[in-house]
Amino acid sequence: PQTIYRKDYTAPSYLVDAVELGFDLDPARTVVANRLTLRRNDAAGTGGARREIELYGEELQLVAIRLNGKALGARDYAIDGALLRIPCDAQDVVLEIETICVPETNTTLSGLYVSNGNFYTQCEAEGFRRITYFPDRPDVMATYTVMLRADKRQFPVLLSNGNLIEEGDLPDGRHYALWEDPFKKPSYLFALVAASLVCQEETFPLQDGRRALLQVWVEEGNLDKTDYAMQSLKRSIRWDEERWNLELDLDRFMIVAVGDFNMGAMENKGLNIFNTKYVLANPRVATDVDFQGIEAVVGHEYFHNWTGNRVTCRDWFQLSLKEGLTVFRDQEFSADMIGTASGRAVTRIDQVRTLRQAQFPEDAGPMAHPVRPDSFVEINNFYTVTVYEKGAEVVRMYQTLLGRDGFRKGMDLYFARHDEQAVTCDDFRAAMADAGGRDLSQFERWYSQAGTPVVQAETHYDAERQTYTLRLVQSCPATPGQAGKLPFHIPVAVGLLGADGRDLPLTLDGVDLGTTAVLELVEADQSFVFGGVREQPTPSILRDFSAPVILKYGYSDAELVLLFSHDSDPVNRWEAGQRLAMGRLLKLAEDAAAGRSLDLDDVFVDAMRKMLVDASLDPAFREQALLLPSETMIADQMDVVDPMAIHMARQFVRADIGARLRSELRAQYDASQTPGEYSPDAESIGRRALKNLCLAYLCAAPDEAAIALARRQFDEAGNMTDRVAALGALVHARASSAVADAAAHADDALRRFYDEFQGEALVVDKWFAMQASAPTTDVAAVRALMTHPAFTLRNPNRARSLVSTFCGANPVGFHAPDGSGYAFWAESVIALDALNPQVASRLARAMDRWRRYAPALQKHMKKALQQVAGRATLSNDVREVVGKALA
Ligand code: B3K
Ligand code: ZN
Repeated sequence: PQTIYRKDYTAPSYLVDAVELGFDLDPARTVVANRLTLRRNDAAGTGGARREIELYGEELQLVAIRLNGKALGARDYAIDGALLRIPCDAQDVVLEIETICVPETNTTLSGLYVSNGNFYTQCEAEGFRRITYFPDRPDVMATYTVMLRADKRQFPVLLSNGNLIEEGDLPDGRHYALWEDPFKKPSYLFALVAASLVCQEETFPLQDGRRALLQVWVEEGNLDKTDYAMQSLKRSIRWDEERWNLELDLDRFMIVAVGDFNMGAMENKGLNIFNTKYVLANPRVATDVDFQGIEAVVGHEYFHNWTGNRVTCRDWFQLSLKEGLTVFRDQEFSADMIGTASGRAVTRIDQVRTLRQAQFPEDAGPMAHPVRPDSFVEINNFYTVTVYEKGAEVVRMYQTLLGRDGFRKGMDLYFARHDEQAVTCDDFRAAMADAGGRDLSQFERWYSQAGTPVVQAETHYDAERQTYTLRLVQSCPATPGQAGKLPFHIPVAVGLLGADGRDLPLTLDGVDLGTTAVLELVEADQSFVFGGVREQPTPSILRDFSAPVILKYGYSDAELVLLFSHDSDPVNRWEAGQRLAMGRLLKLAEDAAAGRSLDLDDVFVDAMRKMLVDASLDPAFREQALLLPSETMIADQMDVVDPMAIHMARQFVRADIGARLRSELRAQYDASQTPGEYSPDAESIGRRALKNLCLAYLCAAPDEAAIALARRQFDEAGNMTDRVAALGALVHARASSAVADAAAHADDALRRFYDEFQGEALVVDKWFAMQASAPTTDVAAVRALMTHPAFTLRNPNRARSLVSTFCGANPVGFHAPDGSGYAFWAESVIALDALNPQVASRLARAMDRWRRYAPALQKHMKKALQQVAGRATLSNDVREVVGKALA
């Protein structure tokens, strides 16, 4: 496979002003007529070569091409793989192309495909070329007119981007709809839906007095699950108006839910297509986390209308221009919807957790890449936590450096300069620098250098001079293709705590900085001297996680306990607890590996007890503070990863807390009930989260009473959050020897859960995922589940719920010493790749960090990787991932 480099970018030889598409939709044979109005792009040189029109097409049967009315023969153009080139130098060109595609056999879910008998499209990144020949690149922006024709009974609803111009009947039971999108867009934002669906709709007043028609389309029978998506959409529209002065630019905005979808959702202009997982919800079937996910993803896709659609990417290397920025916007939206400072902090803690759980490992592994990658084989492999979540952190750092107002000015300038253009990350940075009057040239390294920077802190207190020196030394490890790194421009927010836990006033170079100072670390080694410091302080460094870095500082337990009890910055307060826990977990993992007995100290357990019972703190925050670092995060701290030892250590801590805090946990469980009707507001979600964490701890060291409590909650739960939490507690206690019939209780609950919800696909996914992630589930059990009538590899949600969950979220089962988990992985990647390369390639990444494991496991992992890599027929997607893992 061929590697594409950012440095090779050249402007398109022709631009497209208008596209007219005609679809005769038939699952077995869809005919697409495409009429393009092209204009020579004189800004693009040809390097002396003859000018050509370049079109891409995949899996298409070419029927006819006409150039300015003249039919072209096979000698008038050349086809080389996906590229079709027509020599041409005319200023203005009308190109007509007729092709045939077969949606019903398209299992890749890219391009035009069929799901449950209905037609849907997915074009980002390069799916449009599976629909018709086209200059399928994001810097070619055109207006689209789309005529859809299909059988009226089978496909009563015909949707595309923009406005509905006309609809009517045709002979032979067919009908048509004509859609027109007035805004120029790249082909990746094209969409159509032809389906039997129903919708919830309403008209919504916009800030400027217009009214927009909002619709949420779902399959019949799901109209009782669309309310929350509709509410989220209205909140998103309002928020974008109020916080950024950005309006909905269309008269109609549609969301369509589809059961077969490769990712979360897609921001097609005016016609967002969503995975059902991010639309369908009611309290019976959806958890609090599902509700939160819906709000975030509905917001995310809606916000793309400006950050992505009106201003788009020049090329796919700039992907984070729209994704990092839009994730930042959806994060701010979710935080603003909660409103309280403590609620905001909880959303921020979640973001930090995601970074550590997924992005830091990616940045330290074989697929590490800069936020703006320099090369790729398959662009679909670069929709990563680095481009999305680290990209969002990079955007957040502009706001930290420029302040909220300065950042807003930068956004305004960005839109003023670039509306309806396809631009680069440099253009965004220039808007921020110009609006803020700042030199942000060093900041560029956040886009060009991969790897997680390490900031090592040292402090010195001079009692006589009353000065406190904070020395920060930054470095960044080598990553594939990047041996040496230059210093980053890092905002480091710092506070100092006195012995009583209160913030000390900060003075730097005689300037009064309040109680939190944003230091700008730009050198490799830099010191900051605070004056007027009357006592030896405890430093609170990297408040609010002001930069995506690893902070190293030799905190004592006493300092961490002080921060955990008092830091006015809730993120660092949480962080202190994580540090206390991580130190113990790493030591216990060593003890477990060496066969030593395990023991947990009182300092830690007392800190956890105090946090648990502190009623002055929001339940949502307490839940975060009591949650231990995950097994993946622990693994990321170890040079040689021993999954079983990590699991034993973490289980031991959970069980020990469960046993030693039993009465407090039980009391807090009772105190955290949410009586009355279910509501997914932040306060109720926090109470349920804390209650269910108490239940999980109680069942980590189960006695009969704990299991009885879980069974009662399972039986009486009035919502899916409580139901599934109780099921999880029972399933995870399955192997307990302290309780009679633990396994029978788990199996009974699983059976009843399935019986009740077998008609709800998204709940059946939870049922599979719950079992796949349980440490008692081994490969044999997964294989048995694969023979369940409800299992299929063809549906991405279902395949992920069982196979990807086992390989990615069940370290004990997956890393079985005999290598059986890896053999299963290889088999599954190969089987999935034949159906859906994008889903297969995600699964392939479960093996990313194989070199970090003990030699005995490594040997099995390497064999499995080689088995996949050795296949003659692999997608580019999977080949790139396993190739880089083995390189
Ligand atoms: N932009 C899409 C992702 C497309 C993924 C293509 N493999 C969803 C989003 O980020 O909003
Ligand atoms: Zn996005």
